[in-house]
Amino acid sequence: MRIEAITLRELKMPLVHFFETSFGRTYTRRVLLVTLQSDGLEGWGECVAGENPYYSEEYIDGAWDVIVRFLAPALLGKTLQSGRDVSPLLAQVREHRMAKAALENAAWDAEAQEKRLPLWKLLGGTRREIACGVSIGIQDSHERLLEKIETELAAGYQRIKIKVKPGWDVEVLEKIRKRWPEILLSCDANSAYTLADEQHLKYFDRFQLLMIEQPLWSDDFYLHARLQKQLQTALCLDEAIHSARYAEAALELGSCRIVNIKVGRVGGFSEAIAVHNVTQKFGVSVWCGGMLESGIGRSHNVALSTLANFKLPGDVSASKRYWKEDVIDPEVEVSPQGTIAISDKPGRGYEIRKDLIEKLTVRKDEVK
Ligand code: OSB
Ligand code: MG
Repeated sequence: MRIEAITLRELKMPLVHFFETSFGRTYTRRVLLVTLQSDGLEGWGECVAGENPYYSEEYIDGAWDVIVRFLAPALLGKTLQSGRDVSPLLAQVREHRMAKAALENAAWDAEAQEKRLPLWKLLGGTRREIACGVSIGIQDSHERLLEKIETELAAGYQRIKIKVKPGWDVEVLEKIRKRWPEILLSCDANSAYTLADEQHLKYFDRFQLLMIEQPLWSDDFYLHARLQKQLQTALCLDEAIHSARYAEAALELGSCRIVNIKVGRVGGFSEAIAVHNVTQKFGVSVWCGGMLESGIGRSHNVALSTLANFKLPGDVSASKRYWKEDVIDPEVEVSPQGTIAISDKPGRGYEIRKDLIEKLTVRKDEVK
């Protein structure tokens, strides 16, 4: 495929319900979509960068700029055999992994269409359905959180993850465990604690959590390894895992016993597969994280989750939990058993709703 043009679009998508983490609250998602035009095909990718550089250093306006100035020009006019050919062409730019992932994933999306293969098969997936959990943000009250958990369990979700931070943690976990002693439960701190909280975090062991996600600094392996030695509960790293090399270092050090893979965070499908393969070698399970994606990123997360070592329920949940209307058809739906069925259709398996995308677009640029 020869890359003839690259289009960027920013969509303004209000969330059905605000999402709050230890680093802040989001009401409206600014979604950055890219398309690659090639031989009459259009590959779609989503840049999962946030509105602010709080989850990681990337943010949507920065990603937009680096794509227009550096990444898109490095791909234009090039002929690719596959999505795998993208990352070497972008390697001169350091980091900016979410920006790179949007382009690389768009190329895989186009490749799957060109080869008339389901994207999940192209990625090497084997699962015909994937297990789903939900990530529930910090709420205005404990009661509100318990109501939300009740709704999600009734919908069939297999694992509940709550966001925690100092002041919104043990009391909440206690109440959840009292009401639901048996459910798969985990928590995600998005780096809200320090090693001074070690005794406090040890207290979490009594809640039988599946994992504690990224309790300490977003760039740390060493202190997570020290903390992991003190805890019975498995740690899971999210923010800290930038690549397969990082995953290898974290697992060798014993910084975590579970890994969250986000395709945007690691720079695209090829690196996500590489991270997956490293964890498999170490006998460590992974699950697919989420970044409040629109249907495009969501469909890509669904495809990635079909790889064999995605053994734990991911944060890949139904479109309607986020959006009044999603930009794909059908929307991502979750069964009463808490699973998503994998489509046999070629490509991403979900059609693009271009009319809706046009309606939601607030900024557009084309690099030719
Ligand atoms: O840490 O997993 C995270 C959302 C935005 C940024 C970071 C995270 C999250 C989530 C939500 O937990 C996952 C989702 O439902 O998409
Ligand atoms: Mg996380």
